Amino acid sequence: MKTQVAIIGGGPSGLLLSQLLHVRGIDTIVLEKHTRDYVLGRIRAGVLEHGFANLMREAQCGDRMDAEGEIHEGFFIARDNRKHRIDLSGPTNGNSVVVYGQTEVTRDLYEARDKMNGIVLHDVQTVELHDLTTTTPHVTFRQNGENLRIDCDFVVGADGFHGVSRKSIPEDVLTEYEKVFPFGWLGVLSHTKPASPELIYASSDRGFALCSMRSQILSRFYIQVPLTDSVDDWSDKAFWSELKRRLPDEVSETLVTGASIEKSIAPLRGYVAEPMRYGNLFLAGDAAHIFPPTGARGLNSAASDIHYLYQGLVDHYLSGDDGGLETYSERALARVWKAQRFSWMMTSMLHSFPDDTPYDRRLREVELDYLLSSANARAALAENYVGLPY
Ligand code: RFL
Ligand code: PHB
Repeated sequence: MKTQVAIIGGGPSGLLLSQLLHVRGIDTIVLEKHTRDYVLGRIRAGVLEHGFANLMREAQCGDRMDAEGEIHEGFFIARDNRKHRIDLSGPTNGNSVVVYGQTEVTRDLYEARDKMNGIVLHDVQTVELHDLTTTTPHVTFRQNGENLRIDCDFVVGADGFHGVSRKSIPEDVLTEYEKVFPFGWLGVLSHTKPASPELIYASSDRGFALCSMRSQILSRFYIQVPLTDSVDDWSDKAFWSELKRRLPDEVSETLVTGASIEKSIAPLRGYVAEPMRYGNLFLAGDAAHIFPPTGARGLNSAASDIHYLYQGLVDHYLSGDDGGLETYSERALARVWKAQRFSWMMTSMLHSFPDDTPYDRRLREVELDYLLSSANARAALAENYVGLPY
């Protein structure tokens, strides 16, 4: 097979890039290791930056997001039995976020790819990248027992943290930065009404909790748990009871609980690999970076990578200008690191750390006190949460 851009990974990053390039007449083939049902079965992010929403529209798949996604102009931080509203729109000239699940984003992208006869090959195995430092790279893989090969101009590694693309970059070229937090998030999805019209990030002596949502009848909740816990340690009853203890009374008294339809534990970590380009291989999304979810940056940073890469590829193919591709890694990483800082700050401020000294604990408390008492600090939080400019 032959294409202009071979995209490894059919998650949101790979599909969004494929769809955007197609609209501009640039040919792609997407290779995905799993089935479509498996990809759509993963419950992940739920908050989209304005910039992401605009990219979905540009990719001609924003209609359902615009009809069903909810615009949120603020969220709450709860502590000491009280809710404090963080206004997003006032300090950011009317900016906001869209609450619309990653599952739905991915579903919309798959449907758009189908409509345009985009090629997405599923169930591919043993993907290998070759000749990445030449102008004629190629990708080999197996599908349905057959050995196949794609010749292309560029390879995009959008195959997530455990993918093959980043591992194809020689060790002496790549620098990795990592921070592992000493806890995880236990997440529950339930067919229940959201706890509040806007998200609640709760800091309590018992640990962090988050009340989020996918729609007015589908809610997503998280609680901070030790890394040694497993899903089997948490019955639905135990989960709801612990969640309630971490929320203000006014929220827990009216919280509607129900059977969990998904329950999983995700460790919290920050990770960045530099550079995001090796020859004609470009990394994007989780293939290059992971965020602790507290700042809702993971999926949004994947989208900002795609924005820069899309512009670079369009300039290359339509104007013969390689400036965007040359500066891709630098520009993407500059924004990624700012998002890492924000996620680290939100995570540090809102969680309980098992090894804190009394001094550390007081500093965390005063960090939150300062935020809640300073309009300038809240404005800085809002500016980061809605997404820094591309
Ligand atoms: P994805 O979604 O991981 O998609 C990568 C795709 O590549 C495929 N793949 C391969 N395909 C071909 N060949 C190979 N060798 C391959 N190896 C892997 C995989 O099957 C997969 O389909 O990466 P992408 O597209 O960059 O998207 C990034 C987002 O998924 C991610 O940033 C967020 O979901 C992160 N994240 C969260 N972000 C938030 O903003 N809020 C959240 O609440 C939130 N929760 C989460 C998360 C990530 C999680 N992970 C990675 C385990 C919860 C979890 C559990
Ligand atoms: C979610 O709805 O899954 C979600 C929302 C906000 C976050 C993290 C996860 O910061």
